[in-house]
Amino acid sequence: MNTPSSSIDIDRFRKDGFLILPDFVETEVIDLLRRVATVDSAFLNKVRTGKDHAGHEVKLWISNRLEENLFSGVVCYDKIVRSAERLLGEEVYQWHHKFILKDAHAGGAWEWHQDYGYWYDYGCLLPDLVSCMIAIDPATRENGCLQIIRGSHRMGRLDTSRVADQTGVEDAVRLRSIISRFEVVDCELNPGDVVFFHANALHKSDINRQKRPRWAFISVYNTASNSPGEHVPVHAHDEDAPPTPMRLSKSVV
Ligand SMILES: O=C(O)CCC(=O)C(=O)O
Repeated sequence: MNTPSSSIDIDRFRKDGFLILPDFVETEVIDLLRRVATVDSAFLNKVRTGKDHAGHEVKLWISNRLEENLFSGVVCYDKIVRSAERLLGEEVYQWHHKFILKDAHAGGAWEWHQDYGYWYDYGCLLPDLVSCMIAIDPATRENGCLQIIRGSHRMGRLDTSRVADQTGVEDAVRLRSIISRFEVVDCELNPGDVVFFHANALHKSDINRQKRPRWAFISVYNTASNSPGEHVPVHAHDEDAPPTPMRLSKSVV
């Protein structure tokens, strides 16, 4: 129950580009996250809706602000921060945090992409960022769980192009070759399980065809030395402000 951050398998993360940790976040926290995302009008007003390649709705809430609220509390959750620091080998700060709201029947797909494909343009010189996806609902192959290509973070940054409202891998031939030679892992999760994945890990998820939602909360961390600083262009992900390096942990690895 609740694996401590000290027991995470750093070698496996370095080899695979991701690490699944079952039962990492307490049920009470998961229930609260679900409740706030269901009833909080301030939250609901900030949910953005885009389209996937087939025109299905993709709903996303995103922020890079740390405030006095539950979401920021989860971002600063010591166990998660320490794990991110252990995986990246350095002090981290929050890059952003987001809800992926895959609704029942309609929740749209995410194309094959590396998150660094987005963040490169925001001025991060290295792909030294890690995402911690926390399952709010059970995530299965049938409801569009995250799929990651094992070892793909070692391929470097692949060229990208816009696919509907998303940034996907541009070269379809190369992508076919990757999929035929590398293992595609379905990250099937129970509520409270987490998957940490590297910024260059190639991942996607399919549409949710099931009758229950598949929601997840993702907290992203950048290493302190990789802050884009003054180079953050104005089109960075949150219109309000670029992420500000802010000490999250007293434990520098
Ligand atoms: O939650 C998902 O299905 C995909 C999310 C994703 O690809 C991302 O946040 O980069």
